[in-house]
Parts: sequence; structure tokens; C-alpha cells
Amino acid sequence: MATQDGCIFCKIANHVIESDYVYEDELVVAFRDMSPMAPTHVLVVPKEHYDNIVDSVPADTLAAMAHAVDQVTRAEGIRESGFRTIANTGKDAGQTVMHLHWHVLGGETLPMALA
Ligand code: DGP
Repeated sequence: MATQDGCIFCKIANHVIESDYVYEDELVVAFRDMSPMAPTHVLVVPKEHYDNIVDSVPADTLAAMAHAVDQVTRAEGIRESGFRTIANTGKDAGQTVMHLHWHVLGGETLPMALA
């Protein structure tokens, strides 16, 4: 599993540092954002390190991330009411953690600008 020294999401995704996990499989974890911007605010994160969505992410990892979104939204009861999936990428988008992650937000009517 290729991880990057000093990367906080590598540590959380591989249980070097524990977090509030809501889903896990062989390739990805999902855990609650430490600064939630909605009643449900979960981060879907691959165990292997990729900087962002355009960092040659393998198809099986992207499929696992999509599957995790499906599982998390079912478990959180927001699948039918609706939710937003966001991948901030790079400086102009405000990406602060340089390890690929998708925000999953829901549980209320979401404002247009979030995360
Ligand atoms: P962004 O890079 O802007 O797409 O968002 C990164 C998000 O990660 C931000 O909402 C806060 C969250 N975050 C950063 N560090 C930690 C952490 O150590 N634990 C948890 N649970 N969330 C974190």
C-alpha cells in the first residue's frame, strides 16, 4: 500500500491514527469530517495515497470510492433525501489536505456553496 510520510489521511485511512469511521473495505475508508458543515459530513478516502482526482487514480479505487458513497448514504439515511459529493482539487478549489478525498454532505437542504 503506497502511503506518503506525514500525510494525515494516509494515517487515518490505514489506522495509524484512529477516527470516527462509518465504512471500510479493502481499498477505502469513510470517516466523519472533524469540522462538519452538514448533519452528515463524511470523507471517503482511499487507503493508497493519491494527491487528488487527477493523480492517475486506478479504476478499481474510483469504483470503491463510489461504492463507499452508496454504502455511507444508505447507512446515514440520506440516499433518498439527497446529498452532495465534492472533490476539492488544488489551491483554487481550497483543497487543504493533499490526499484524494470526497466530501459526502447531507441531512438538510444544502446551501449552494459548501465545503
Ligand atoms: P478539503 O481539503 O478542503 O477538501 O477538506 C479537508 C477536510 O478534511 C476538512 O473539511 C477538514 C477535514 N479534516 C482535516 N484533517 C482532519 C482530521 O485529522 N480528521 C478528520 N476527521 N477530518 C479532518
